[in-house]
Amino acid sequence: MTEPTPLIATPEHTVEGFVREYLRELNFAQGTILERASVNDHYLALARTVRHYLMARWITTTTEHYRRQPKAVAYLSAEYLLGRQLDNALVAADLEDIAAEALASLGIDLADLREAEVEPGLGNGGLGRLAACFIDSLATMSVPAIGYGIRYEYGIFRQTFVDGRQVEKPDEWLVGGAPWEFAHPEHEVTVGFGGHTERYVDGEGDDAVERTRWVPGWKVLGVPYNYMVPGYRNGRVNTLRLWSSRATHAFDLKIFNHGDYAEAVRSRTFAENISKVLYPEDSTPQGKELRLQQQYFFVACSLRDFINQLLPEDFDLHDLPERICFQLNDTHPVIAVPELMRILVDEEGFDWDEAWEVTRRCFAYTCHTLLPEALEVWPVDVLGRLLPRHLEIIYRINDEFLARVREHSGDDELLVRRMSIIAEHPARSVRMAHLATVAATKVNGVAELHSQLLRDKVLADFARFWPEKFTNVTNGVTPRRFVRLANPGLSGLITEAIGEGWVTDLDRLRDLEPLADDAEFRRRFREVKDANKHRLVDLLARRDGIEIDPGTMLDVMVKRLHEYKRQTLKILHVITLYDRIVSGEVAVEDLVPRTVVFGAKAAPGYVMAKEIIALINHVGAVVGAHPEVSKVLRVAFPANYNVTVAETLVPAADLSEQISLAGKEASGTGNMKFALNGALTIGTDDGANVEIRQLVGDDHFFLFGLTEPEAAAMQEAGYRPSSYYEKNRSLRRALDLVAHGEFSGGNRSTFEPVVSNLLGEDRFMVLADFQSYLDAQERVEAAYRDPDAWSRSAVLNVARSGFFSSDRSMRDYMDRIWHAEVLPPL
Ligand code: GPU
Repeated sequence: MTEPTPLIATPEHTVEGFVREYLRELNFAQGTILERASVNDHYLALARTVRHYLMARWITTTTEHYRRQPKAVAYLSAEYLLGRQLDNALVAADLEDIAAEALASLGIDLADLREAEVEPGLGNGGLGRLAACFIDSLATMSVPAIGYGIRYEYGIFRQTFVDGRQVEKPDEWLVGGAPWEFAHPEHEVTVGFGGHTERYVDGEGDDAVERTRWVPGWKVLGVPYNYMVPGYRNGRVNTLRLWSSRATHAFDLKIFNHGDYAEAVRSRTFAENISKVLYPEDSTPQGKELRLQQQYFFVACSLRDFINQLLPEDFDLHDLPERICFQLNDTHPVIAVPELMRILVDEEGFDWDEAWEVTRRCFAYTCHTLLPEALEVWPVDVLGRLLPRHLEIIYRINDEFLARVREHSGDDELLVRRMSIIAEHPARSVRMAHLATVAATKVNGVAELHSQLLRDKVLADFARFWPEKFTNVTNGVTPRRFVRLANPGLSGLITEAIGEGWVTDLDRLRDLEPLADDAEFRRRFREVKDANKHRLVDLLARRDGIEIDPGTMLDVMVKRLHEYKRQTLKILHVITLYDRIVSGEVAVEDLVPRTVVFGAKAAPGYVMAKEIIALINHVGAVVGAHPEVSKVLRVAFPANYNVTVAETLVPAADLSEQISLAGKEASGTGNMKFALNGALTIGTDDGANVEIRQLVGDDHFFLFGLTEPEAAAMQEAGYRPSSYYEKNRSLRRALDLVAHGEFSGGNRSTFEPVVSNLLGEDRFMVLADFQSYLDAQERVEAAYRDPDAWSRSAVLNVARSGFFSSDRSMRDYMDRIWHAEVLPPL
């Protein structure tokens, strides 16, 4: 094949070229003129203009993938928490200055148009954001990769507060128009559900073999929507392909003609519900049938699409493992394993062993949790009703697996029961993590400690059975979005000092180390931090009507609301500070003024998490209304924390709160974003905190709390939270204030559930770590009083955190798991 000729000329990379293209978009695509265009018209025209600059790269990259047929990666993820696209595309295409100037020449402020974009929030939290960082890195590193997922019509809910309590609103991210997506209805895929299976004889005489076929009871269509995933200035643009469900028939004309409109469109509504809305549970799957429909829908579409669209027609599927690795982002896409078996055995006529050999070499599995309740399990009656053939296949995979276990273990039936893919209690169900582990070539955790605990605890039997299967890849974050784009001030400072190579080679930040001792550099670093705080002040004032003082220490805890993450520990610290001031124990002059910022969504059905949100808001209100306390302590809890807010908040932070109970947070990725932006961490020895501390050094990290073995031993011995309440005066006073109604207008019942939960069970050992946390906060205060020493530590955090680039994560996946090719530079 010859080199493809790009069909269109890329617009000229100049201000004039940009203006021309922009006006053309405004006139011909938006159908309006400069004088009359709305902000949304302008935004759409701008997005399309920027898109045009990337189009030739996209076509070239895609064509090259097809032509070369390299070993590639298909990332399967039910979530992609992308964040806004415009800025990212501008930076990737090196168009920021040109666009700003071009728009200014037309009397338009680029900043206003940025604000017009509603971010695609197609994920819950860390797991979804990780997927977005990974596809960014893969594109930037010229790895042939495709992301597959679901085009939810509604992403993660929009959070509002009513009387301090969370109220969810639908996320209508598509209503203004979706300039970044390309629908491809001509590549639609049909997906079956339900029905039954049948045996039949295929062939005649000696060649006759018994085969199985699945006869689905109903079908839906999957329509792919492509999104550009631009590499950073490397001429490459990869693809993210998200699936939207459609009915096979728009409506039933016969029923419609009989006058029952609702009934006529019923099947359509049903089909379109599959990709309607993202499930808002993070780390606690609800086991709802629609969610299994979503999972099967998107992996069935993706496998079919990969085989039909991305492989040549004559491709021999025996060679599939040479061509692709399907990376399973947690267990959500694991139903792809029996689906590939079904395709190979039932449709392609492979015998079972042959098919299994191909399948197990094609998949790798990433586990993102240690919490038992986060491990997905599907009751066999649900799975069998929806996917009868897949359940049969799962049973057979399990039978053959357990036969090997018995052979190996001398019929240790307890072991067999523990390892079985099928759980018998409380209800017969499929353990998706076991299925994934049995099928995958590699199983990885997301930080060193997490991978170790997977081997030692969660999947210990499997790790003994297949020690070489288990590996670690520590998470990372993209430096493009979370430093270059989110923190232009710091980026400028870094580039001035060490050149611009760091954006794609983050280890180079090491070269900043000597500058930590340079007083002038530290001063400029503080200047940047200060400017970032002012940006945050403006944002919170504009967006939330929240007033904060940029002169205070910014103490930030942003992440999903979950008991294991321990937002309660943070709020108990706030309450203790409040108590000490109100009771006259400390004078306000003796405290370092701080603003404590929270950002957190709770799963709508997670009652305790919602109570904790209410508690934070009520404490914030009392603290803010107190004339003395509010001089040195404020709580800000902007609603609807998302990627866009993070981009302003993270660069402004002084202190990063990473305070989960040791052994519960698989990795964390917010922790990395803060360190890279020069916040100091107060944290437990958990997840990737461990690696952050090792890299930045103990002197530049505020460690506190039990270690994982200590916490486990204490639980084993019988943890009694009330003993801490009895022994610790500060703790007692703080909890009593809550219990006595200090933050609920005297109402003692309001937060009773929170208090009694802490005193009674305290599953995540908040009370055990309380004193240690207070002590660490004292060390924070002392350190913050010395701005020079603090900013020295902050600079060292930046200089030593290059490891946490998702580019490095991708290198590790490449070396340890995927062994994919890299395209040559253009
Ligand atoms: N994580 Br399981 C999620 O965001 N959602 C989930 O359903 C599960 C895990 C997170 C982990 O809690 C976090 O520690 C990790 O950094 C992140 O995945 C990415 O690996």
